Amino acid sequence: MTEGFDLDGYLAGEAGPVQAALERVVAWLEPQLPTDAAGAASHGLLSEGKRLRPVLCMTAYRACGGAARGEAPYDLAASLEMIHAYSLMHDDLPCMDDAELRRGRPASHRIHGEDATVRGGAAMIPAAALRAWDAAHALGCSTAVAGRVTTALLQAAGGGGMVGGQWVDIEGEGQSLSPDELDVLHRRKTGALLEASLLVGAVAAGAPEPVLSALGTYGQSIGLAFQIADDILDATQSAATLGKNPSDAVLEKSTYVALYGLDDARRGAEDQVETAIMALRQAGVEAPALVALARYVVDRRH
Ligand code: GRG
Repeated sequence: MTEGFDLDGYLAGEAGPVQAALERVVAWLEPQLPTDAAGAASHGLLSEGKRLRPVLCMTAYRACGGAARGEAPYDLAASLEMIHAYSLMHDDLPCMDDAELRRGRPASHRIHGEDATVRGGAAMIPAAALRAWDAAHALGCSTAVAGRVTTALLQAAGGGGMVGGQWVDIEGEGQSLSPDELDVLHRRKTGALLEASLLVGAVAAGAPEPVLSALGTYGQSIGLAFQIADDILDATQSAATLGKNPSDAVLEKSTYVALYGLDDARRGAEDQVETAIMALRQAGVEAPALVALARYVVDRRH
């Protein structure tokens, strides 16, 4: 299904419009904030990441028949990166993971200070909802559909999703979580926003419920695969290669590698990728880019 699909070319083609959408966010947000918070927000939004969430959103949008060109679909996709970027800024704070390095650069608070990072990051949460709401309308969605899009984003970001997962993660430091507990943690902390990336794009494109359900399964499965791959990378690669620190071992986090060992963890990630691809097939979603992205999640090098 992905034979001949040029994922590198696809990602390179998406990089420019995604970056341009993030630059529009910065130009819109900066005048609303004090200079130091604006600097932190800009750092978080524009520093070099893989942009997986906006790419998933755009890919789902197109796979579900979304045909709009121009800025609006990328503005919608950028709302996912806004939530993700704020979460990385706050995750690195001394009260959370106390990280020095993120995306190969000093973490936001190391350059802009803790206060500016907290404020700039917090401002990005309602800003993301506003941008999603406006972009959905610009795409021609009804108010009901725009509301559904925005709700999907905020639910994934909230206590039942990313924030809740982060909470469990922090509480779990220094403890051995069970396999089920670790799955629940990562389904919320990482999987919820990846799933929402697909749903936001698909709902905006008017996808029917069975397709939304399949994309939900796909998103949750690649979310777990992504996290298992993250744990494997963390255990096998240097901070310089990964562009981030500290390691899970330093933070005394439970990991899939510690629970299952490297080989079984790899097999578990592959199984999740197959589950994701199967969900697409069963719902008749023909999207070679989504198949390739599922494989990329476990094959990536950082
Ligand atoms: C108030 C408890 C509380 C939480 C606030 C900080 C926070 C919200 C949540 C943290 C969520 C978090 C850091 C999840 C990890 C997500 C993850 C897998 C990050 C790495 O994603 P990549 O590899 O990063 O896609 P790039 O840099 O490529 O964008």
